[in-house]
Amino acid sequence: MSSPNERTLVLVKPDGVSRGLVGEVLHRIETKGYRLVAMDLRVPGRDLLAEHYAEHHGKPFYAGLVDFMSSGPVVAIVAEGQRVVEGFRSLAGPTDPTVAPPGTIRGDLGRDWGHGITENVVHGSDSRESASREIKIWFPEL
Ligand code: DAT
Ligand code: MG
Repeated sequence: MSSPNERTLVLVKPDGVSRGLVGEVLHRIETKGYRLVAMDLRVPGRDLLAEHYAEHHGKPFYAGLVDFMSSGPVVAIVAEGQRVVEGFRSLAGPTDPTVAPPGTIRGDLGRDWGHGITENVVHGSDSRESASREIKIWFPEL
């Protein structure tokens, strides 16, 4: 079920922050009509990332993913609005930025930089259950 105060966790990943794309990502969230509830710039520790990416433990890309995500500051954002989980996933586009359609954040702003890891600018929770779990990890005070 959707609800007017549905929330999602968005991360502007280290590639997005270092390339100066925080404003662009916020602009897309705001112009879509979602409300910003919380925002924080920080370098995530490996323990926090292990919790955040628990579903990917043991996969071949896991170590590279955690190295990348802990390589610099990220901006963690909680956004709110009816069907925001699905809506932000649609704004973000598919995982691989090389083939993500133009018009999406990953399609417009991301590419393969040849670093052997998927740098795709943003994270967005994939379900209401994931959103609630991830928001507790990043913003336990909410
Ligand atoms: P998404 O971020 O689109 O929800 P995911 O949850 O499956 O994708 O994976 C989390 C991140 O891990 C993703 O943004 C980039 C990286 N990743 C996923 N699958 C990968 C793969 N096959 N090879 C390399 N990196 C991958
Ligand atoms: Mg995911």
